[in-house]
Amino acid sequence: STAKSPHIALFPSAGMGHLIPYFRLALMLAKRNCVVTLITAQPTVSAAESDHVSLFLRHNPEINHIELQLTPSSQQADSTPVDPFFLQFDLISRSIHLLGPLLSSSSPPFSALFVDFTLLATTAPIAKDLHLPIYVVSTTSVQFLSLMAYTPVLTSNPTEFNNASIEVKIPGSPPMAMSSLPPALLDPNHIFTSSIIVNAQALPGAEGILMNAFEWFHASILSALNKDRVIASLPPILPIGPLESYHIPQDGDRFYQSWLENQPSESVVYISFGNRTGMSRDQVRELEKGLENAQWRFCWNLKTTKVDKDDCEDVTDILSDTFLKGTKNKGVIIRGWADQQEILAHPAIGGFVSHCGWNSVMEAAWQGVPILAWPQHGDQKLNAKVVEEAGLGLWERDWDWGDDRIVKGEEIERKIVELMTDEKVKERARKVREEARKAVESGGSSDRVINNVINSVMV
Ligand code: BUP
Repeated sequence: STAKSPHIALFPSAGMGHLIPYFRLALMLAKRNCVVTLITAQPTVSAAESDHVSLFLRHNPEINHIELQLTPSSQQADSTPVDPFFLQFDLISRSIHLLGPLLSSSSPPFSALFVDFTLLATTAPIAKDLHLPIYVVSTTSVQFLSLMAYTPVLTSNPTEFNNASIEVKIPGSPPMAMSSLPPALLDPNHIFTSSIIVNAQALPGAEGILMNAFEWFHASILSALNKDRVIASLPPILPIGPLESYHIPQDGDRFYQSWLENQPSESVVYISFGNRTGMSRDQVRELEKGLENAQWRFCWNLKTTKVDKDDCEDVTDILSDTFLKGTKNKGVIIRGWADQQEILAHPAIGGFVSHCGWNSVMEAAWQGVPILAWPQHGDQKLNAKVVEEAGLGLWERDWDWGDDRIVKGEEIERKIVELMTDEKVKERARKVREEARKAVESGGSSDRVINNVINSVMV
């Protein structure tokens, strides 16, 4: 029989960390004979997002594209600084009435809608009207996802939540230290928390939650969640990761690649805090000291603003002369977008100082690169704990959140040396890499899960 191909709409949210996994999933689905349409909200917050959407579509003409035009925000003039990425979630919600007509006029008709967690509550009623099954594609760890699913319960009893001074207990999850939760979670009126609450309440309407996770890596939490679900109506957690990376053709100068070519194997530490963390000047100074003194080479992806469009300073405006001269032969500084997955794949890389954005963690797992976890905000402390427990890296809890404490150069130096010389972590990271590859190969645990999802929307 000639089975029809399902037509899947993918609707990512704001920020590269929410977009890249959708590119990857789009190609994984297309490879499995699905027709795929990517829906993007325009204009995007960062230049990286708009550049990558065009690049991706140009190089993958089999992926269809729909643009959702946003109504400009009236909130920009507001004096209280709101994270522009959070504002974007809100803007998308306000233009969401445009989505129904875009979806219903499609030919071939859609078979399913896959959305970011932050868009679930607003898109679920539209999917329901059109009789489309809706899935969440999560961009965080299983641990943080279970915290989000439980947030309506936690915040419904604020006194108890605020008084839980040590840890919170969530059915199906290991206890979570209060100090690991994003502080904004204690304020139900914070845009971060209110968005989690409404979207978590919509979870029972989803058919499943696709996760950038794999059975072996997450075995204990996945089996615990299956026995004792966070909330009774939590849809199935579907581990389909690590999401397969694809080659991103880069336009710009890739000097760092040729530099890496000339470095000895596992001699370079890669440093990046993701695309949404601008590091403070004081912290940059200390990082300079740490890198200068540690006897390891480095490749530092340096960002000092939250949104890339605001980042217009030159390296020499940010870093000191002494540092730049003193490290000329042992390090490179990247300003602007770099191909992280390609860097992590390079044999010269021996360690990764990371904020533990979930995509970065799974990319390190895929390449077997040990992580020094230095969480900055949001889900990152819970992700760091996963890294530590899996043995994929080290986490210095004392460093606290990025905004709360300046970590001294000597501490950074000490931890980098530890990261680059810890044979146990290296060996474990190689094992993680091997298991990650098994999960996605044909017949592997993640491959089976994604094929089942495709089959179930193919009616
Ligand atoms: Br910066 C940077 N090149 O220069 P995370 C990031 N990346 O390829 P985040 C590059 O962006 P959110 C760069 O490989 C990863 O796939 C990186 O996602 C890639 O963290 C992605 O690691 C970043 O989840 O995202 O940026 O904090 O907070 O939105 O989840």
